[in-house]
Amino acid sequence: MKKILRVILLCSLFATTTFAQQQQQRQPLPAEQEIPLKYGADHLGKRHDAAMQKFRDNRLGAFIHWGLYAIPGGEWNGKVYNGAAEWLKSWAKVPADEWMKLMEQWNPEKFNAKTWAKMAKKMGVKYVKITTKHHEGFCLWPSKYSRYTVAQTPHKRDVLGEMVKAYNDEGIDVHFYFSVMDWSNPDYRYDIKSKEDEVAFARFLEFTDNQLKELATRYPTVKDFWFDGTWDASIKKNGWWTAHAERMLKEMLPGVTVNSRLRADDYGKRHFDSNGHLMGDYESGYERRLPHPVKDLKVTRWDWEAVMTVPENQWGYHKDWSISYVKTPLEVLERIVHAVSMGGNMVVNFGPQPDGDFRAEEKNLAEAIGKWMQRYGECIYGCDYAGWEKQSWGYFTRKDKQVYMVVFNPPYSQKLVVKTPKGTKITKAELPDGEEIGVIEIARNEYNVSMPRKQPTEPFVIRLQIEDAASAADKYRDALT
Ligand code: H79
Repeated sequence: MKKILRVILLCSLFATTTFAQQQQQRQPLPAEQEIPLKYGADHLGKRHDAAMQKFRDNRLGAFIHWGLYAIPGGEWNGKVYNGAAEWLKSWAKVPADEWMKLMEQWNPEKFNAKTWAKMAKKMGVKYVKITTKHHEGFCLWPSKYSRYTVAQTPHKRDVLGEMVKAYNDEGIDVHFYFSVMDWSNPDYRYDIKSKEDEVAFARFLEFTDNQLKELATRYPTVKDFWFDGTWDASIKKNGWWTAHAERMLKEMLPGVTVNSRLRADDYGKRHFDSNGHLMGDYESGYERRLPHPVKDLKVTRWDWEAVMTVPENQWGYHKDWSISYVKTPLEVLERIVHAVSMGGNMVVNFGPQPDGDFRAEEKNLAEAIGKWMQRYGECIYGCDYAGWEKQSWGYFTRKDKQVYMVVFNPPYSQKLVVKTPKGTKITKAELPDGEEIGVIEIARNEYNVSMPRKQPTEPFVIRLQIEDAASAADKYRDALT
């Protein structure tokens, strides 16, 4: 009897380990082990429709964090807080009604949506994610469901509407950031612990639905909803609502994409459901970090989008950027390429000033990235994970029969080693402007690619033309050893 018990115990231990490991590696469970879910993933695997393809092909985006928090810029009652500026209300423990008095000062006189759109266009971004409402609850559009909107400020203008039009006129897609957590609404709950909480939170979800429907109706060209502020127990206990919100938006706006951060399943499991399937259309957990380019190749199985700040952790405007390291344009660029090389999108954040202008550092950054994208953007837009072995000089990206080498660290040998997958040959190497680059095969599936004639002074791109089929001439190498 004891022996049987021990066997059962061992078996169950083994089962738990494998389940935990599978969860950790984000491997879906074998079909026969899946548990039924009402609010799990709506679709399995990547979406392949035109709207999703456009989302993916865009690859480079800009984030705009703009709200009342731009006015104090990280400082409250003479004290500068080093935490994220858009969380200042929380750091300085400011009550909502006092915080909302900032609305009297909302008058961004220099705001010009067309100038913003031109700046984005010049930077080479294909989409912009805009904070329609951050945690503070202030709405950048004149929502009829809240007292805290742009319409109730001296400025009065629908800045969101102006942005949507201006970006769209430049051919730039608009995505909406929306924080479910709302510090301005007394019905919001962090957890549901009583009947009263339940009733209040039900009202809160109805209010949220109304705001989402309002956004989808007023701005029907919106291409994506990126939800944030969804980590609280109250939302995890209402996984049904996250599934409902996704479906509601998709019915109203065919093709619209939704991030995984919105979602919680029947058991409160977030991003990936209890069966290990990604919920929403793309993974949105990469915030201020990126997957490891060799160890984390699992991310290439689903769509994902990373978002990053330029200082260490400031999204909204903070008046003092000297409190943390500020990434250089080259460091930002490397993160963009890194993301695309692993089949992801990269969104670079901007926190406009309260006067509606951008700080000089952000203008310089946009210009530097734009200059590079102008010359080398073909290795970014429409590109994907190449599936080739990572080399220390940089990153590979791929579009059809073109594989791009994006070189950030050229070696002293001046030879760029490339290893191709079995059966894949390089037929030509060239710079984007057409200058031919020397390439010699040094062993099977191993090449030395030369450096450009003129020593580059910035990260550069070599375009490889490839052939996938192995030729008969290769057979001589198959001798058994
Ligand atoms: O909008 C930007 C940030 O303000 C927002 N997302 C980006 C795009 C964001 N900031 N933090 N988070 C999301 C994650 C929240 C972390 C938390 Fe906590 C940990 C919330 C509760 C526990 C830290 C500790 C903040 C409050 C307590």
